[in-house]
Amino acid sequence: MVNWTEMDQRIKTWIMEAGSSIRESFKHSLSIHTKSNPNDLVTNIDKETERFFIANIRKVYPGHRILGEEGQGDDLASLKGIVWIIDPIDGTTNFIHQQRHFAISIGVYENGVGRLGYIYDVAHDELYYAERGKGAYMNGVRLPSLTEVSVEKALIALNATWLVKNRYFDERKLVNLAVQVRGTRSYGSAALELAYVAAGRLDGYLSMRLSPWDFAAGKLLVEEAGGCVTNLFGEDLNMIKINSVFAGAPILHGRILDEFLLKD
Ligand code: 2AM
Ligand code: CA
Ligand code: CA
Ligand code: CA
Repeated sequence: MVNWTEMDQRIKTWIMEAGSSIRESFKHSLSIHTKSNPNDLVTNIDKETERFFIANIRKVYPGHRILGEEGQGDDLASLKGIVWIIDPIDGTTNFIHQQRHFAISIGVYENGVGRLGYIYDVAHDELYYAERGKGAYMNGVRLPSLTEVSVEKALIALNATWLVKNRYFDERKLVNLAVQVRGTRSYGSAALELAYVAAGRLDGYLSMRLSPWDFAAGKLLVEEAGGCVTNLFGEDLNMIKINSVFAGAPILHGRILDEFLLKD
């Protein structure tokens, strides 16, 4: 049997330690490399932070498997057993350019079901977390259930690049949505944007192409705050593949799907 409470305490301790190291790293220069394209960046701190979590997990939970963005965990073909899904720094571009608006994101899944989720806003020292069935929290305070707003009063986050012609989704549908809502935002960290939905700071969040480590923790957080998380077609997310993502309070989520995303 897994002692989730003990695991929760350990994870919080590790996250706080990793967070202080990252803040400490601001004093030193970064080593920056590109990945799939010139704007897809990774630093020595992304890799070191991932290694820190993996070393701790391997020591205490040798039977668990790990899926990490920087590839230092396991090669997973399924989510059988207990799987840690880790993004050591979500929002690396913000980390490099702004030293804020980035987060550590950790989701713990059991046979594909989210059990624990953590999103730590390192620069603001804000820890969002959720345990399945026990609600969502920010720095120890329970987040209230999401409130519904109309499309006209909604503040939604999406990446502006999806509003121009792209190969993933009909941009006209997104432009129609963007002009109907009260406002749009783009923070550059999927994990934080999902945490903001859970905390009621955003009413919705849409993204075209995210990996499991971008949304593993955020999905559980939003759901534990009473929200819905699907892809842009209203389907369940596949936790080991790239997905589009759409999160929001249930009624607003349904309306946006019916009136904008699914409508021809
Ligand atoms: P990352 O910083 O961990 O890479 C905004 O760019 C959001 O999209 C961030 O959460 C970022 O996560 C994620 N993202 C996913 N794939 C990306 C890519 N190929 N290039 C840049 N950001 C990516
Ligand atoms: Ca990345
Ligand atoms: Ca990420
Ligand atoms: Ca990352």
